[in-house]
Amino acid sequence: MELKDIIKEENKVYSKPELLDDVHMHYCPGCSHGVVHKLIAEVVAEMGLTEKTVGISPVGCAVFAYNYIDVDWVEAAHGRAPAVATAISRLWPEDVVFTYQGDGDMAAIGTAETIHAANRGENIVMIFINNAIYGMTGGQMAPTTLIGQKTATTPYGRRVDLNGHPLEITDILATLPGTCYVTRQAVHTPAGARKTKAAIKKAFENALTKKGTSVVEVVSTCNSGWKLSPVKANEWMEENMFKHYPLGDLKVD
Ligand SMILES: Cc1ncc(C[n+]2csc(CCOP(=O)(O)OP(=O)(O)O)c2C)c(N)n1
Ligand SMILES: [Mg+2]
Repeated sequence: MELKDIIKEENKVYSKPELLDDVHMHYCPGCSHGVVHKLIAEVVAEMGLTEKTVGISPVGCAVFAYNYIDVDWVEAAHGRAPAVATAISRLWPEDVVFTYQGDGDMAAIGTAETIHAANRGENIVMIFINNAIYGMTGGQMAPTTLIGQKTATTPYGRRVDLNGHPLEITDILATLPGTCYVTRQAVHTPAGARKTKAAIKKAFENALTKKGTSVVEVVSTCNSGWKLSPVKANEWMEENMFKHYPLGDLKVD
């Protein structure tokens, strides 16, 4: 290494994780997806799992996750990521297999796959981006949309009598014997991002030691769908989402 490179390296305070591909992400400014991608890329590299990690990408805003994190990926049909992950982790039991899913993907169209994979205790990690809305398709109500929350399909706010209750899928997953670790985090602050990273790391360790299904929910913002600026979206999340989806561990075996 040349002296100028050594000096550059020593003065480095921050850099893009090596596993994040050098392409522009299509996410809106302020979206939580990019932050979570970065944390996954860091965890995989730090754990030396680059050649042993398989991601299952969803249908939703994160459909192009395979373009951003340089590990192996398989694209699943909408909601079917846990079923695809099941097959891959059984075929390659030494690999760490994770799904990356939104609330529409994981808790609406894929509810059956989600619950049964977790109930079987498949040795997989589920990373669940709960932004309380269908971000990709234009901001329709999701199962996790809050009561009173305005979306494209609940323009006057979600009503229990008309639209039912928000589905606490993570709480349900924590009750299943197949899950070994269920946690709810957020990446709205540096401390939150650090905690989320630690949670992803723990989940990956569980997969390596074959403890069962780990679930990391990340309560997230969708400033485009919520029609709020990135800053206001974070505030709205803290004031409203955290009341209904409190952060912390739901299950640690
Ligand atoms: C079988 C099928 N049904 C419906 C759709 C339309 N669709 C695409 S993404 C999406 C919802 C995505 O929402 P979510 O999983 O919460 O992800 P986000 O975009 O919010 O990150 C829907 C309903 C589809 N692509 N395929
Ligand atoms: Mg969503």
